[in-house]
Amino acid sequence: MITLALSKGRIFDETLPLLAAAGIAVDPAIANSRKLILPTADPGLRLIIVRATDVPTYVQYGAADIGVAGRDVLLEHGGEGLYQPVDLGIARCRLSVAAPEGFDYASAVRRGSRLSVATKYLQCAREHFAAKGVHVDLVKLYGSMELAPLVGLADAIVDLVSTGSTLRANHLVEVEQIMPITSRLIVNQASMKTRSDELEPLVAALSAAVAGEGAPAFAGVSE
Ligand code: PRT
Ligand code: MG
Repeated sequence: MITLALSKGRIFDETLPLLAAAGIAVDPAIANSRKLILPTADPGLRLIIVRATDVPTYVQYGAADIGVAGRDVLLEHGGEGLYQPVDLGIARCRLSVAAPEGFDYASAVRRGSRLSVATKYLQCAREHFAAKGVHVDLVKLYGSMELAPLVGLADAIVDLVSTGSTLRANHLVEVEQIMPITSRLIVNQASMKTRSDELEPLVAALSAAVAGEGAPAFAGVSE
């Protein structure tokens, strides 16, 4: 039995069609239930539902053989013990710096001002500003980063942007794009070696589904 770790929300919603294209259906009644372990039409594959930031941890320790995680989550996690064989191209967004309308970020950077920046993405933010030679005091938050500059907690934020409507609603402007983000298939390195007969066809089928090739469908695995 292969265990695939997914987070509920956009990653789950965008992974199910790829699984379907790979020949692995998930019963909608089961997909919409509150269960955390979900069977699929394939008796050799089950899904587990975990927090987005916990997916790499489950796969790293082998509690799941395979998973789907955002590049943002993988960069913060570090990726130890994980293969990243396929960019699934889903849950697309970008990691950006945003600041209040009227805050002249570019000239603050030019002047060499010390900036306070609120973010959930400490590693990525630290590397980005270090590469630019900008001195920053990073403030770690776990959510609602957009609020921080509005109440004086920080000058700017580093957060994910998709449509930009959250920034607009809070009078923030995207002042710098750090990197594009998509979700990747991740595989436990030990599983990939010891269970390659089960995992390789699944990885190949999902890779073909991403490429829009339809075949080879995942023929299933014996238990
Ligand atoms: O939400 P929860 O706290 O449960 O966990 P999570 O935020 O880690 O999970 P989830 O499902 O929201 O995000 C999972 C993955 O989706 C992330 O790791 C990203 O790789 C990817 N993704 C794609 C996004 C977005 N787009 C996105 N827009 N993750 C978050 N957002 C948030 C963003 O943080 C901001 O608050 O949406 C808001 C901006 O959206 P726009 O459309 O207003 O620009
Ligand atoms: Mg979220």
